[in-house]
Amino acid sequence: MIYNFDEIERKWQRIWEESKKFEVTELEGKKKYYCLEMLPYPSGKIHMGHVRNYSIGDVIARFKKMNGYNVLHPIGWDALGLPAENAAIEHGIHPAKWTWDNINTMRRQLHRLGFSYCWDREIATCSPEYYKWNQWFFLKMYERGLAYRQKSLVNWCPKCATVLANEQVKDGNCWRCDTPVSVTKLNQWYFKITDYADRLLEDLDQLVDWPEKVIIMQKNWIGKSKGARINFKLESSPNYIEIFTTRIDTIYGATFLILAPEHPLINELIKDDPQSEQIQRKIDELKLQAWKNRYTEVYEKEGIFLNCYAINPFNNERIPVWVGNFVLMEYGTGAIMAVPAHDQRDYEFAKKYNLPIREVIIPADGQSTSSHQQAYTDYGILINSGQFSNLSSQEAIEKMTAYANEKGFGKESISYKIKDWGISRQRYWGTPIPIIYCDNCGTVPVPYEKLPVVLPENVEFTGKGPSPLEKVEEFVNTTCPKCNRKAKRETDTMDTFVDSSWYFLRYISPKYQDGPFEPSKINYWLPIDIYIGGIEHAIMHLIYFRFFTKFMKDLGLINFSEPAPRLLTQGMVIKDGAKMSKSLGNVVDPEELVSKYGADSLRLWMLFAAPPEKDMEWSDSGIEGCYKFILRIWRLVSSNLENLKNNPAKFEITLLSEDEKRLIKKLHQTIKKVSDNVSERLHFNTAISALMELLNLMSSVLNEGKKSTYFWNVMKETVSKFLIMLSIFAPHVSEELWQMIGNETQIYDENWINYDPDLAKEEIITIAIQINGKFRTTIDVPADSSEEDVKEKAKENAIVQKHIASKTIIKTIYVPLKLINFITEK
Ligand code: ANZ
Ligand code: ZN
Repeated sequence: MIYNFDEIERKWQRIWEESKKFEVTELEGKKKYYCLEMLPYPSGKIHMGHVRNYSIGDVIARFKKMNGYNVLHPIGWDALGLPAENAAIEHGIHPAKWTWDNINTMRRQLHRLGFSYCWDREIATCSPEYYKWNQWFFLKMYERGLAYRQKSLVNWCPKCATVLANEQVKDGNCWRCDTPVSVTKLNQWYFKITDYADRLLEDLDQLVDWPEKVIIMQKNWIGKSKGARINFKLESSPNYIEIFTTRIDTIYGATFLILAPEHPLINELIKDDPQSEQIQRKIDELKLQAWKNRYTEVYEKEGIFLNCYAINPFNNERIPVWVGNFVLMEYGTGAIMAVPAHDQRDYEFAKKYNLPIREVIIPADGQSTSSHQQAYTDYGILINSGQFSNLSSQEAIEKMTAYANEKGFGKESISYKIKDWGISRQRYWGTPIPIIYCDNCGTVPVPYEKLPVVLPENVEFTGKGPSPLEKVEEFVNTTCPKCNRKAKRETDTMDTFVDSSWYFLRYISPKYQDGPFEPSKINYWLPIDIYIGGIEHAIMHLIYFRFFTKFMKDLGLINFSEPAPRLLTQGMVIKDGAKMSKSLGNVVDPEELVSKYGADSLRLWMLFAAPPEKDMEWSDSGIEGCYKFILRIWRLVSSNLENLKNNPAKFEITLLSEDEKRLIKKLHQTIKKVSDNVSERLHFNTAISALMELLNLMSSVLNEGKKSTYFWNVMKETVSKFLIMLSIFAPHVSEELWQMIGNETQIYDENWINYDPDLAKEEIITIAIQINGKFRTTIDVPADSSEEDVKEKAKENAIVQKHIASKTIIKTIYVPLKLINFITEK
């Protein structure tokens, strides 16, 4: 019988679809499992990264289902965003058409891969029924002062002609097109995520099942620093400059102050300077540099002296005040005390402008480092620091902060790196921000009952000038909800990260009309039990969706504050040493592979090639191997069909032949291995290789050896359980073979199988160890140990070590599973 994967796979996909196999409802009293993969952007076609992500999710979903869980496994489309609009500009296709065409293609491709999605719950964020609720959340934030508008410098990508969020700037370039980012000033809408900084940080402690790497990235992104704010009095004015420092212990080494170019005191400080205009021009230049350089560590530090001085409150020293391009207005107080001896940036600045460098910290071993051509930035012992000399940095930080507090010129303070989330985009293909501007009433929110504010369809896309929406008169011109006079709509649309910040809740009740989700169902399904996606979302998305969740909790909509206690970040698919990507031209098309080998083989290979969190190296022979493996089980079953069909999986273990007993033992060992590796460690590759070993043994037992009368019963048992295990990785062929051997049920409805711990116990054998041919000792190893394993273990043995001592082993003789003989130098 031929393995016609195309026919088999389509057959099962049809059955699943027609019977709505993967739909679920809330079943009180039944344990639930919410398995979620990050929703795809409908860019055109499914790529290998998707296949890997969804294959991983599908194993978990199917495994949990077979373990008695009520499994929710949905999928949808992150369907708004820039590429659709670029397609409109380049090819004249309307963004909506482009997007829906892509969705249709990709949906078909996902179907063809046989993932166990509950398709009835599919969502697309570009539909007004969905983005209505983005607007609803916006209004809720607005009511609570968490959405506000502010004129601000923004990252401007000249090529995309759009504002970029800070997170979308990579090394000073646009994250999508790599064009260097410049700046412009615009009125922008913000979400006040900074109000949640502390909770976002603290609750990371709950996320014990998140990769450490992601936790660290989030911590750095939030960037909480404990330090102090200190006032430096200005010499020629009653004003103070307040600085933020994490190293108050270095304050006796402060030889100048530096303000951010946007610092509000600058105007006053330079207004009487005859050169004030020139100074201002230079400061404007520094502003631009500072903005562009925010994301890199290495750039030329530049500044200008403001011709004025401030007083260090600790030693009353008079020090000059500068403006510098590396001091950021948004962090701390926008002003620093520069300690060139102990801060590298200050050091470079001081060198460049010939400013004094004074050492005040020496390493605990007492060696001065002042001759080194760089700052000494570690903690140490204070010198030249008045009454605080000889203290350690740690002690000094405490005592000096207390001192400043007592004298009234400073206090302990905490600063955060995280900034408010700029959500305004000057783009068409996004959620319209539900705000109206009225000359009479000012800024007026669109009333809830008027939602959604729908994107108009008749829009021109030129790629030039302002947002396309600004030119749509019917959209822009409206009436004020308060006074009914003529008014104008906001034409900015929302960052698409808003869409993905709460979508996981929409799946619970995707057609619900009276709110973003049906409250009575939410607490049954949530939180997400496992969330699977790429590490590239470690900050943006994975912070925003935590922020939204906390906000919804505060609104009283949900009763949990973390959306996904377990996160799996899958590795990349690598080919020829680089991530598969269109731009590198090293992509392999999943659809071609499905038509050549079938979905089961492709999925199996995706899972077999590496553990999920590691990168996997693409190889054509790899998928070939997985295909052959499936073919072997296919042949084994189809060529013994009558025997397998007509014998029950029942036998008396004591009456089996040695080979048959070995097979049963191997079966139970495999069940143990597969269960352990799938349920906790998620090392599907190990699980699959255990299945491969089992199949090897099945074949060899079938081909040789003395067979008992129970032979086919044993085979039936082994094949049945093998198929149950295989079905979570390669579901189509497993269903088909399951049916072929006489089952009337579907394998998807079977329970996961248990192993007998006695049978699963690894067999231990004893190996004799000789050194230079002389018997010395024995070691015990599992019967399936490789030569390498045995050698390693033997070398660790104490007696062996004693006899070999410092001699080099020049040869090892190994008699498999019996004896090992080390030959050493004389
Ligand atoms: C004096 C000093 C001496 C500093 C020293 C460091 C080492 P983190 O840990 O990242 O919070 N700083 C403060 N505000 C700044 C701003 N708006 N723009 C640029 N730099 C700023 O870093 C805190 C340190 O960064 C502060 O401590 C300050 O320099 C600088 F040996 O003050 B420090
Ligand atoms: Zn009005």
